Amino acid sequence: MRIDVVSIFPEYLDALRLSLVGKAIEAGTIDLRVHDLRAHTHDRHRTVDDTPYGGGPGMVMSPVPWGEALDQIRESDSEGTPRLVIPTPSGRRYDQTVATELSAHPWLVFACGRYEGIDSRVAEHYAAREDWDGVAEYSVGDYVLAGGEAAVLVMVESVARLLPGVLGNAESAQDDSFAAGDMADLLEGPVFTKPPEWRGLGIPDVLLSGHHARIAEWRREQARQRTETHRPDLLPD
Ligand code: 6GU
Repeated sequence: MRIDVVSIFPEYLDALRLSLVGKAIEAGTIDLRVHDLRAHTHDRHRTVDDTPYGGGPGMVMSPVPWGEALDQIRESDSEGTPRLVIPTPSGRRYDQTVATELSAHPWLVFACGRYEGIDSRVAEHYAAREDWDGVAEYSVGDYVLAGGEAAVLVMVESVARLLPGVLGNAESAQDDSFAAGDMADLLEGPVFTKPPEWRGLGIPDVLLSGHHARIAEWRREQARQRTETHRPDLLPD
């Protein structure tokens, strides 16, 4: 999968070179290209923003450098068709379903806005372009970030672990399928490892019993309780 990210803080995306996504890049599963939006400015101050039409606080990102940056990315490959992804608090809520959808696209381009966002004509223009595979706007939660970069870290990592060959056996999607039967819609319950006693705290007896059916039943009940406490909205009525 090819992933392009455009940002005024390209170093912000350096974290993607670490850990799981970094390994997928090294293995060639992900072709990550990070671009500095300011490379597409032409004034002394490398200006990327301007005051909003209609007035109001804050600044809006100009469509001019965005158009140049995105067209250059598009022109770097005559074969595929990129899908434009714009992180914004006013987008559709990003969740595991969206991650799965994105993981099916061979080429994603993330446009990181700052300030009050990107001039809305950018999304409108690329949605109408036949040499692009549409535009989608996503929010990673009901809070406000200073820009799209942190959201792109979230989205790229959640997409990467769904790509074939990215997860090792120990954490494979088949292990998720251990949870995929009757546990799919529940939060993960408590987990334990050695030592068997730590600061006076032990391990629940059932986990030491070797009774696989009882262990499964206990985990299901723990998951249900945790879901009821933290995310009752996930439980059926
Ligand atoms: Cl995607 N961007 C920004 N700036 N704030 C957010 C967000 C995205 N998702 C939640 N808050």
